[in-house]
Amino acid sequence: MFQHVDAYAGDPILSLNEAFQKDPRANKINLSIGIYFDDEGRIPMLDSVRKAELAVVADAGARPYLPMEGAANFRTAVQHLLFGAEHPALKAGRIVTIQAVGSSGGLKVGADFIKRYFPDSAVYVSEPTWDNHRAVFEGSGIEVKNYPYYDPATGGLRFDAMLAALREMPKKSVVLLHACCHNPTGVDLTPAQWQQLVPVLRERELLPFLDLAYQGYGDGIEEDAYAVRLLADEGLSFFIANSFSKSMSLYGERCGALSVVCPDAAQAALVMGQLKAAIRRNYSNPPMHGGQLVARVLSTPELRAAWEAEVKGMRERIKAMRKSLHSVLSAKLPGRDFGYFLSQHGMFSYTGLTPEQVERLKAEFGVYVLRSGRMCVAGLNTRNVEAVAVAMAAVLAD
Ligand code: PLP
Ligand code: TYF
Repeated sequence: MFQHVDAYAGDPILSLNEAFQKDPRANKINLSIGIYFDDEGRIPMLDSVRKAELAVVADAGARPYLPMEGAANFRTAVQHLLFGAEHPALKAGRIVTIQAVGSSGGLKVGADFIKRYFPDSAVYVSEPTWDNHRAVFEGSGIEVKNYPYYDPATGGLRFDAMLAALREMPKKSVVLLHACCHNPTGVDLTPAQWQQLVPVLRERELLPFLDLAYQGYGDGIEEDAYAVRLLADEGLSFFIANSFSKSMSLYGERCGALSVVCPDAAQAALVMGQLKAAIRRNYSNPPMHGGQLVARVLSTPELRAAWEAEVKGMRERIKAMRKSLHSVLSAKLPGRDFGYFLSQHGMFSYTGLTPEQVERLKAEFGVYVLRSGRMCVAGLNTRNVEAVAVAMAAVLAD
């Protein structure tokens, strides 16, 4: 019956993570999957989230289905977080938000909507991007193309080439943009570069699709929403999928959202209707628990303040690890410029390691980074950073 079914190669990131778990070496170091680990190497349970959970459980009652679009308190909290509670586009009813099954679910619902209402549009993703971007959009039957982004020569951004590519895109093309903390490179646009993007997006009638999976890991919770607010301030129409997996350390609860900023309230109502239709066809309605934790944290002032402080702690720990890695590597290989570790943002850095060097890191030193050279900086801690720097220096020196 099922002989014709293709074997699934698996997701390369998740497969590497499994290979790490099976590695018997005691000194192994996991810098592969995009998960934040604390200095003890554990996935944190944030105190703000734990307190919210206790309160949510204490108040828990019947568990009816949520509406297709999710819980109203969650959706409002997300809108206020992303745009600011007083944003005129919110007041004008131009923004619709659905609770999604992780931001992956938000991308999927958005992709289904795009396929139906912009059937001739391709989606352009950065070269490189998170592999699952391509998979999700292609899974909805959409053609996926690349725009230039990362510059291996500098460890920075090919901004002029990116802008030039945007100018050549057919009208109504969808442009997927990482709002902060680019996965996999750590290379972000500056506020000035985001501003330069706006007239091109407008003139070409492009449809931006922002992905905000690491809010708070770059420069701050508000700062990392810069692109979202800029596009909204400029009156553009766009999509934004956002996640609480990393910012609240709630990976397995699948908490995310999809918002669409529309030209007016009437169009927003039409879009909301079709987002609901897409949800109904996919999974009918989202789960309740995780979204209620998020809503509780965001809308309870003390929990909100505690969460912001915890996110700051995670962000600053990553920055400290970047500095440590940079200083040890620079001392060991003085001829080389490791400045990219300091200029790149968020959980990830592209190290520029070749696949052969990545293989040596794993085989000889038990240090796991992705084949592309992507390192999850959030896997570094005060006990392993020196060993990682020594291992990297060894494979880079030969
Ligand atoms: N977008 C990017 C860029 C990511 O790195 C991730 C990682 O998990 C996601 C989206 C999906 O996040 P989630 O579905 O856990 O919200
Ligand atoms: O890029 C990463 O490592 C994270 C985690 O199918 C992840 O985004 C990786 C693969 C995947 C889901 C999540």
